[in-house]
Amino acid sequence: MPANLPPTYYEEEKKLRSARTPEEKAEILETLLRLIPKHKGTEKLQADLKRRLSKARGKQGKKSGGARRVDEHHVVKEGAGQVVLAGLPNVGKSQLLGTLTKASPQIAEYPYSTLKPVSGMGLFENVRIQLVDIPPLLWEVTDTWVANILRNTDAICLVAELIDDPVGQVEIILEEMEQKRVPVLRRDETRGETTSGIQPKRLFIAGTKLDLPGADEGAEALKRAFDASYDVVNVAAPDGVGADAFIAAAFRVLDKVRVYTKTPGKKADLGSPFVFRKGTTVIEMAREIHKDFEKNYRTARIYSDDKYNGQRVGKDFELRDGDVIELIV
Ligand SMILES: Nc1nc2c(ncn2[C@@H]2O[C@H](COP(=O)(O)OP(=O)(O)O)[C@@H](O)[C@H]2O)c(=O)[nH]1
Ligand SMILES: [Mg+2]
Repeated sequence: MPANLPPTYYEEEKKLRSARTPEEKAEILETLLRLIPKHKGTEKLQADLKRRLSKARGKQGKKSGGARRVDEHHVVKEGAGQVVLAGLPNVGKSQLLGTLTKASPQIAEYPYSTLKPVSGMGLFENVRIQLVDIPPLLWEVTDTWVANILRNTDAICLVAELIDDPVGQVEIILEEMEQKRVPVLRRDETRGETTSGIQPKRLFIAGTKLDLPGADEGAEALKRAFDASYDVVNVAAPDGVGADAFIAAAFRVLDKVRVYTKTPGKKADLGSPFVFRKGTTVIEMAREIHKDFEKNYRTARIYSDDKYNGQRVGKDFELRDGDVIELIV
């Protein structure tokens, strides 16, 4: 184990894999250089990062071979996962984003000139979830890139206003997703590749404008129609009503677990979890944190809630949300 790098370093390093542009790469490399402890053991790594940074900077602004263009609508993933807000016009998608994150999307119709996704980070307990507001689904001008965003995201929230036939709205959106060939999963379905190669998306439903007359009936109808297949939450976003339930549903739909690492003799840092897909095993965790951990893996101990205090777990143990794990290498 050479460098003794902090866990935050590996988290940041993971982002490099999904970076698309030299600008993004340079930014991440700069952060890595800031995070890396400066001592003899890291000199080689520091030099390597610096070399890659100057290479990325050299490429900035240049088109690679002139052929491939950077997709200006691509939203770089951040945080524990990405949830796209999909719905008909005027149902309150931008309002939701504005209430739950620091983003300030235009709350009203999208002006033609600024057809772009707007994203912001919402907080669920100790993890950040990226919410992405897109233009209404039925706009043909936005078809291709909106479909791409839906296919690339981790999960989707269908947004329907409770005061105007929310069940019909959800049906329209589901139909639209099918047309755009975005496969979806009901709550009880398990993941698997479809023939198209696109990972099917989990979704949940948010009913908005709970504060307006007629919303209660809409909420009941929505629950009756979809509760068995999907999580349904209701909000009155301008007042913050339902905000906590919404962000909790967003975390649930991502199907992730939060795991804390511990070093021998020290307390676990419960402030910044690693986030893994549900079903990740201890050895996969080791691999994802760093290949050296996998290579040198000997065993792992678990220190979760009151039940465990250093018991050994097998490398195929499936991590659960909240587990504290000490990897022994
Ligand atoms: N009363 C009430 N109005 C809302 C709520 N959410 C959104 N609105 C209003 O509905 C309109 C459309 O909202 P917007 O977020 O722009 O809809 P979008 O087209 O889906 O992004 C705006 O005038 C919002 O102020 C809500 O929960 N309650
Ligand atoms: Mg909007």
